[in-house]
Amino acid sequence: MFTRFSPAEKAVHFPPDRRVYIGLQLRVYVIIGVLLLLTMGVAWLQYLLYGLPADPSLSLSAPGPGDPAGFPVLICLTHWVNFFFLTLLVRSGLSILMDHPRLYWNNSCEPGSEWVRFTPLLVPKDKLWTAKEDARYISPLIGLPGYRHTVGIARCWHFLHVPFFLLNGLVFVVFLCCTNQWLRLVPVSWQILPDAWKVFVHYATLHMPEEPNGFYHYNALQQFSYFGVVFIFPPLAMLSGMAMSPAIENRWHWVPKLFGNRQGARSVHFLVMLGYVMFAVIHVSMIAATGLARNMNHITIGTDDPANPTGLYIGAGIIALFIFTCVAAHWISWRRPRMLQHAEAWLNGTLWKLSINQFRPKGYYKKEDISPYFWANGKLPDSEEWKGLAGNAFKDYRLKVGGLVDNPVELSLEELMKLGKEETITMHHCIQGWSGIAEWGGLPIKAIVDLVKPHAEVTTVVFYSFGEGLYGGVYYDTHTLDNCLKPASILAWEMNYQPLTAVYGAPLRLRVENQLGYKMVKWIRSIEFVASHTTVGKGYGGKNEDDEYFDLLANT
Ligand SMILES: Nc1nc2c(c(=O)[nH]1)N[C@H]1C(S)=C(S)[C@@H](COP(=O)(O)O)O[C@H]1N2
Ligand SMILES: [Mo]
Repeated sequence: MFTRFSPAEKAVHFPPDRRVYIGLQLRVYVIIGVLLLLTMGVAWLQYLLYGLPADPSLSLSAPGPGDPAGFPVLICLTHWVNFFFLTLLVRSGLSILMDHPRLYWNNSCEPGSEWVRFTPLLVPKDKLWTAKEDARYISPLIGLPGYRHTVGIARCWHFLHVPFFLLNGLVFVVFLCCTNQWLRLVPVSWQILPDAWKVFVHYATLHMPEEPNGFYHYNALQQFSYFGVVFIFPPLAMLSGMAMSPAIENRWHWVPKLFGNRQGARSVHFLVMLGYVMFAVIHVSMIAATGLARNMNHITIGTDDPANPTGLYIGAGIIALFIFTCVAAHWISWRRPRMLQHAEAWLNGTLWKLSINQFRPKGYYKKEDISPYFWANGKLPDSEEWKGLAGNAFKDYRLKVGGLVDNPVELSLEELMKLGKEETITMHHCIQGWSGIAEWGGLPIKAIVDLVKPHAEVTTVVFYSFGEGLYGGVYYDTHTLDNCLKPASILAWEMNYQPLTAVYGAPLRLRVENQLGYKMVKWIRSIEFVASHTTVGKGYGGKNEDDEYFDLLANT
């Protein structure tokens, strides 16, 4: 390891149990089996019964004056830029995935209901097993930054590249459409489907179809798959990515519904990644199998020459650059994580603030949607103070509210309850990937704001917990005053119509529905109104923001 972890970090990021495991539900094996039968099976049957179908590439007309000839510089450039962004997105995405190594099609994420798990562990039923304990290790050779529970840094990489990935794709597609290059990728007749099948029967039965002149056009299956990765996968990835955002889920509920639900979107996001990886493996193999030097000349310098080695040299250079960027990304992840966090805040923090953070949460869920299971997270407070209060059913609890306010107060639970109550049924989104729907009952934060009268310079509200963070020290988080005043922003003492239990944050916890779970402080001890989050803790806006490089604004 050339990463230096402190003992505490090592215990979290580099645990003794680093087993690799992939467990699929039985029905997933059945679906994979059926898919294989419908493709490979049918292809072999056709071949054995009727012989190889006619190769559609043989009837391709010779390139005419209207056909795209060769590869313009912009196509070559965007192709390679895309390669770099995509690998970064896949690698950081895998790191994020391993923080909650289970994929579901249901919103409750009940252990055992996942269709695939990347952990050998079954969730114990006889003791508390938090989502953080469930996180798994992934090698830094595969994940970015890899190791275990590095979701903060992984998200910086992932989100930082999303705008550039989309921009690069946009340049590529606009350029395609402004030239006749689109003819190369976009099928213009339904004939593509039977033709692609015929080509597939060739490959599936281990026959190489005739290679069309790739400088002018592709075979039908090749065109079909290129069309898919350029025009189908990106919108799917984008929509399924957006569908995982709490700010979008709680306002534009139809976005996650496109995928069934929020976890369906997460599963689709994963499957698109898998599709990209499978495509890349086949793509690179075919490039090598059908004339490596010539193909490399096409896509690097845009010339058609089977003998010239320039493309190969450039290809080797690209591989070297790729390895260099992987090493550099690893170095930045562990030696300059704050730089990453700042860049992420500067770019995405700003973009979110101007867009999705503005949405006002709306209620969608009904009583029957409440999740039968709800993952728990965080360390139960073990201070004598909290234990003493809990021992007496929090009768002596006083919520302290102060800071830059005209009227600081201390309120008992009973007094809080007298100030008002709002009930909401909403979806909780943990940064790790799981979700759950619950009813929350409590006092709108607005009532507290009205009571204490914050000064004009207040922008931020700090919520301090009785509990500690992952690496010790008081757990706290901050919210903009603006988000605290949004609908469904409450101090909850009730969950699913029952008094809040110890595990879920008794006596009081926060709900701010356009944010991720780590901003919903449990076991609230006090509230402080401040002019800026930078004066609290290490100054990044929360315990996880300070210690784990999470986003200050957690809209997605
Ligand atoms: N005090 C405190 N509050 C906390 C945490 C914590 O570790 N300590 N974890 C947060 C995270 S990461 C999540 S996802 C939610 C989990 O809430 P739940 O246990 O009710 O599911 O609590 C949040 N509030
Ligand atoms: Mo979380």
